[in-house]
Amino acid sequence: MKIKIYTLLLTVVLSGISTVTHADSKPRVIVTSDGEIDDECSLARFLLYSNEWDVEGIITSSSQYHWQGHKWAGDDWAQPFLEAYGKIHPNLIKHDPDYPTAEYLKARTLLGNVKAEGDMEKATPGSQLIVDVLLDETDNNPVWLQAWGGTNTIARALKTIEEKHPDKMEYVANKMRFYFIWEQDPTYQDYILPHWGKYNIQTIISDQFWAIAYQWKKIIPEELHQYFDAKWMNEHILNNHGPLMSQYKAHVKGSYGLSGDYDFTPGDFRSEGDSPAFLHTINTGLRSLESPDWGGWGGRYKQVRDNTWLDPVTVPNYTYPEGRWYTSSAWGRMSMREGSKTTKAQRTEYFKPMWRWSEALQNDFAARADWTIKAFNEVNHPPQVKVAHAVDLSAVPGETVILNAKGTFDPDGDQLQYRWWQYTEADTYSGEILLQDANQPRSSFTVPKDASKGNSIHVVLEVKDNGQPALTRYQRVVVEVE
Ligand SMILES: [Ca+2]
Ligand SMILES: [Ca+2]
Ligand SMILES: [Ca+2]
Repeated sequence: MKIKIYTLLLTVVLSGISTVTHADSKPRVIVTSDGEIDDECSLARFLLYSNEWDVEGIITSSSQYHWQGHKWAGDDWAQPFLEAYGKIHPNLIKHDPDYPTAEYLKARTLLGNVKAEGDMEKATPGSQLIVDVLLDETDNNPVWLQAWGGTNTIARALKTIEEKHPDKMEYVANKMRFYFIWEQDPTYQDYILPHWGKYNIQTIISDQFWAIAYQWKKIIPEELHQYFDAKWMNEHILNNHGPLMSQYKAHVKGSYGLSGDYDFTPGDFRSEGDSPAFLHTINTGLRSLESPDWGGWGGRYKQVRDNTWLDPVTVPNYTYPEGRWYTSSAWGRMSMREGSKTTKAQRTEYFKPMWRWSEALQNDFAARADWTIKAFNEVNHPPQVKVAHAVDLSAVPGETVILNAKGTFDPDGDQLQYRWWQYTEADTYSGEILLQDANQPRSSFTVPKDASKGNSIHVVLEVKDNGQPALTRYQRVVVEVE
């Protein structure tokens, strides 16, 4: 905590004498959401992580499912969550002084384009906020635009920039990163790609989010259901956890419709289909922002065309569809539909980049729910994982790479469990390495003889504490074969 405050002060001092480029700045995020019940659940979790980012905007938008007057949660659906956040803010800052105030967030929570599916006819307060953030040349750090609904309000903002500031399009494009939860309207295909495609904007379009959406019980392996079932949710989230968590919409009697005919109980986790969009931008040490195919709490993606990243489909000879990646085309969603010929093993594999983090993800949520009501010394905080060497290394085949977690500590003084493992799906070396002392703070491995120059080997240092609930953080080390 002290180190962080010091860094902050230093930044303030420096900003007086020059334009700041924050070497270690937080990700800047803008959410556009269609206010569905699972967006409400995602927003509750999002607010618990608002200390991790510069939240530039929370914009209500439409989608193919929701628009003003059609299954509409109301223009101000986010307000009760922000009100509740305001009540817990004094407690949250005991755990991290970086939590923004409710007033700060409210000033950035605006209505975007909501009149119909794909509405991008006129500029709106929400689209204008996106325009202003993107055009602001006093801050050139990337902005993560997360579409939890349709892409229409983002499209409207870009159209305004194209019409009024065509000379700024390239600047704006360089600053944007997209993370879409499906393409929930046609505006990405009809407007964004034809007009902005030439700039090759990094675009993740997720389908694997479905692992933690309505059908989670059919996707997440059974041994992990304990982190989503009513017993766990009641104890860690829903009961006795303050005004924000009491608004969290888990299943209630009769709410199972969208989830299919599974065996749900009131209190069971319901859906947070939009959360992967922001989970991707949490600094867990997995370095997921460095490339969409590295993987992290927001899933792992594959470059399918240009700078467009979709979910890796593992069935042989699969061809990705042209056009929209959405509820009627994306592999995972289609695999869950009646009559699909896919096997359970294929589906489990496909959704693994998302569900593999379930325990860490849910325990982290639970700890933050505790933060909303308790003092620092009464609750758990995650370990801070460090290594005593660079996080990017290089080595030749036959060389031994020494890995050392020296410097790792837990802010609560908890005991730590270490685990070094190779993220084989994420690295380009096709074989497996043998990690010595993989459960010790120091580990090592020898670069295999068959590794080729240019191959990468990704080793994840995973550190779990023994607090309640147990929390996990990481440090990914990337070894390039020379
Ligand atoms: Ca949504
Ligand atoms: Ca701890
Ligand atoms: Ca590999």
